[in-house]
Amino acid sequence: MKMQFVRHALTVAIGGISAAAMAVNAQAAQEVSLGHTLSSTSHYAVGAQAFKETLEALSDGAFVVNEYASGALGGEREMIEGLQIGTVDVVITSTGPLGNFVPETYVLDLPFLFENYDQARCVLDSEIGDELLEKMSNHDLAGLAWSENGFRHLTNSRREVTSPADAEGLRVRTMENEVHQEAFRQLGARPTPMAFPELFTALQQGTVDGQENPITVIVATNFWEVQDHLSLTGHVYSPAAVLGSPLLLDGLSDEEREWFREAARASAEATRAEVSRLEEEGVALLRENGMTVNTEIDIGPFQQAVEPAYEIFTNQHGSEMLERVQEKASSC
Ligand code: EAX
Repeated sequence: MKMQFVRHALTVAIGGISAAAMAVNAQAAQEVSLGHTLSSTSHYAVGAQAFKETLEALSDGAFVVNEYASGALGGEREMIEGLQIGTVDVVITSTGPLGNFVPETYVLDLPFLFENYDQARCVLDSEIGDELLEKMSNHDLAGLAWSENGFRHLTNSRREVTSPADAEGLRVRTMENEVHQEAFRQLGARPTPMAFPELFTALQQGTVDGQENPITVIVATNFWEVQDHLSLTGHVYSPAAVLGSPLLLDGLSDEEREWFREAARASAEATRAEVSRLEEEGVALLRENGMTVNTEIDIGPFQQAVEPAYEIFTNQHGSEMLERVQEKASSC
């Protein structure tokens, strides 16, 4: 009887201690969700890992980051909405759907705006990039850092595309971005906006003939399984942004917020390095997997074909920011 009582008392005590320990842990480590649309082998996953390592190290484990890859939290538009209502904490996203929320960023989506990676990175790392990140707070978003998706190239299942005439009539999935859609209309293609998580199936089922994305994304998504031809059009630079939810960030101390910014900058740096690596190695990999890759594309006619998109853009959004970006780019 006595032993039984002691055993019972011990069980209760141990149960109490572990419940208390769990409560302390729960208080000590705040879980942070980080979402993106790409696979766990992608450049965004590399960036997510760098974010996680940096934030967890800087905060000494006070924050724990959980990565949700492959669109587990939805497409990019849905995730940006999630940031605004606090259902996700951090998102790595292309600027694809971002202009719907922060119209000031549309300028970055103009075709043939940047000539190369150095130029694009230099503009985004300048006061212009900082200003655009700050603008996001007017739209219930926290802009933490400019990361990278990469220069976009056209793939399709119908034919080799080396001139705008070849692209005519192709049903091309674009991002949910009015500037991109306009550019593809000008090119003579039939733009079909769609969220990324729906894209693979749409290509597989022939709902669309083609799509456009950087080498990194084409590799990370095994698009060779559903697309035969790749043309290195590099028709637009696709920035990515690391965004946070103001519902989380506004409640933090200045020091904690700075940890998030630092983690976002580390994430962007790691992602850019991975983009550069895959730009070097990706084309060979895509060829090995059976894609025909046209590397010698005469860009001039493409550039000319999409030129009217600029006027349509400035009519809607003015020319001031565009001129500033162009001026900065030429001095980079
Ligand atoms: O941000 O939607 C797209 O094509 C994007 O490039 C992709 O989600 C990565």
